[in-house]
Amino acid sequence: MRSGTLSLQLLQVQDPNSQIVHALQTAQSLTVLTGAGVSAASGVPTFRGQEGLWKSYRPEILATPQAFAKNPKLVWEWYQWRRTKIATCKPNRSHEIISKWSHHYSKFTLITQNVDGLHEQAGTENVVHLHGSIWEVFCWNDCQLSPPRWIDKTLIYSKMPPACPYCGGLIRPGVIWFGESISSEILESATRGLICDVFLTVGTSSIVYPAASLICAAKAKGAFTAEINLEPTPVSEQVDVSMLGAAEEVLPKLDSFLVDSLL
Ligand code: BJW
Repeated sequence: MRSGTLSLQLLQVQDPNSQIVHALQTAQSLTVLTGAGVSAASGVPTFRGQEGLWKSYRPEILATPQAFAKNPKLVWEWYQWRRTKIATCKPNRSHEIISKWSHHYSKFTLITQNVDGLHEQAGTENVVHLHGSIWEVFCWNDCQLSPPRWIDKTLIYSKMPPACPYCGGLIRPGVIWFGESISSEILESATRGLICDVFLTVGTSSIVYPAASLICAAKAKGAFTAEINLEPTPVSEQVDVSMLGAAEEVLPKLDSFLVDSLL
């Protein structure tokens, strides 16, 4: 990281007259795209990096339909561990500020890759779940007796892997694995969010598609684009403003500059 770029980025966060503050103050519509970094301060492990979930498990072993077909018990044990951990986590300042903004802007969209449900717990409006929910399940065999998907908050299943209560086959987590398509309804909702005055990504590595392509698509449609992350990402050079820092510190700082305009 060049020191000149770093000081400019820090200035953006500290300066009430910065481009990002002006853009947020004057925007009618805001879209926020979040990733695992937003929930890190709540204690939810991220996927990549030093403490990331993939550090000890390779994604192709656990987050693909092929992996589940091969070893559903191993995949369910990983999800059971994560569900038990997430169940103890509460929304942090980032979730709270995003929720506050969701009630302020006349058009607001939150596109989240997170499956933990913390944005809803914080009361955020208009949430688009790109990668599903860890609290939903559906029948692995697509049995005709069960609903398409349903909420199941069991933390410790009596039988592993857990069975479909409708057909006795297997259930699977209601998340999007690598190689799986995101439904057209969800993609359409996310695409509607590209038309906005400001598009902000927070706490995502910007390497998983199609999520990673959204900020540049929004910029091509005329949005002012900004990113908040602890470190540079593949989109840092392409956005209008890249702010380095922890989301739970940067978002409250930005919000403090918006207080008058958000009243
Ligand atoms: C902080 C912080 C703090 C920390 N404050 N910041 C185009 C090109 C190449 C490949 C593809 C392509 N299109 C599709 C693909 C294939 C694939 C893909 O993207 N592969 C890439 C890895 C190359 N995509 C798919 O398969 C997708 N499906 C699809 O496109 O269907 C059509 C299709 C299929 C096949 C071929 C072509 C097209 C589906 C992707 C599903 C991703 N699923 C997962 C698991 C979800 C279930 C679960 O949770 O168990 O989603 S993978 C995992 O990565 C999870 C996350 O949502 C996702 C993104 O991770 P995220 O949120 O960015 O987290 P991290 O950990 O990576 O990063 C955290 C960041 O926060 C870091 O940058 C930190 O610095 C930062 N941070 N603390 C601010 N306090």
